[in-house]
Amino acid sequence: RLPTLAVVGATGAVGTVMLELLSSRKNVWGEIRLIASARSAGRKLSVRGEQVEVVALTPEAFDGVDVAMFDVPDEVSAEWAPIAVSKGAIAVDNSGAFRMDKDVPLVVPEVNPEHVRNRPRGIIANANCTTLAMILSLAPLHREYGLRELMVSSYQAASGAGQIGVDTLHDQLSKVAGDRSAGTRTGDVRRVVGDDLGPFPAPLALNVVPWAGSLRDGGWSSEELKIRNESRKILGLPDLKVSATCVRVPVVTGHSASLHAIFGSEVDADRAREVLEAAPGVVVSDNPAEDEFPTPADAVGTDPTWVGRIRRSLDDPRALDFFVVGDNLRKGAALNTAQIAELIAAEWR
Ligand code: 11C
Repeated sequence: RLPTLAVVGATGAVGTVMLELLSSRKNVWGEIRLIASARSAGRKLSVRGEQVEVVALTPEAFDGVDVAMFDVPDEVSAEWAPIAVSKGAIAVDNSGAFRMDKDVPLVVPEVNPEHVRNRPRGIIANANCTTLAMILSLAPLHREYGLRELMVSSYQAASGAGQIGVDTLHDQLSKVAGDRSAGTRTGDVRRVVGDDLGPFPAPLALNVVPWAGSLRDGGWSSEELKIRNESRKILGLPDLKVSATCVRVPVVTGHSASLHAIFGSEVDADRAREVLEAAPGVVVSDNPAEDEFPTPADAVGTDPTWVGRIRRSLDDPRALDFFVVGDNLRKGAALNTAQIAELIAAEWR
């Protein structure tokens, strides 16, 4: 028997990509049940070439479900993942609700697939999209050189804030389009885009916004703390020094980050390139002489983490500077969740 899968949050930005992935990846599932809020119940969505009716999120929706993926806000996962587990399902959660729970593994299949089996709560967590944009590059470099410290600046796309983020960016872009004076004087962009900033604290069109997430102690954002905490947990480095600054940029999909990684031993840029070229899920695009480097416009819709601008620091022979880009809705969310769920599905064989 093939396991039954439930996709909770099937109609959201990540859920939509999940249905595409389930339709194109190797089919390891029996029934696929689509679950969403009562508002979306009754809609029909295409998965594996069939129209499937969305059912409302109720305890009964998990009857007979073996694996339940959650692509919903933290508070919905916090309430409903344990309900799915009580109904006999294994939950794979893409929210931040359980990531730092010591009884919940935080799994990236290319890095720590073995952790999937150690799940005392029946829940497995998927990492934040910004962490996922960089972790496939950091893990093999850590194995080669021993990671000690990480400085990160992210360049995060609007879709990280969900469909509302994408809609807000497009609305703002259409307002500034053709207005050649927008952005030339203080206050211009705010005046043109108006008061409705959607999920962002400042205009995103023609701008960059040094903020993502919510305010935490010391002026850090929740997103910056996630990068620190999740990298430590996934890499098994509880004392890793991490400083992150998260920035939102007017990109629809594709999170980027520039990294300054300090290692325990001397690094070599050519060797680092070789290590990254051999790493699963990583593509190196690093030839500035030919204008080759990763950009979100090229990485969007693709599975790998793209890495480029690989340089040894001029001032520290143990440090590498490089730039990464990953599709925040694919590897950053739906793809990693699907890969975790497929590891569980293999237990049925
Ligand atoms: C963003 N990374 O770009 C966030 C969205 O913890 O899964 C994902 C939040 C999370 O806004």
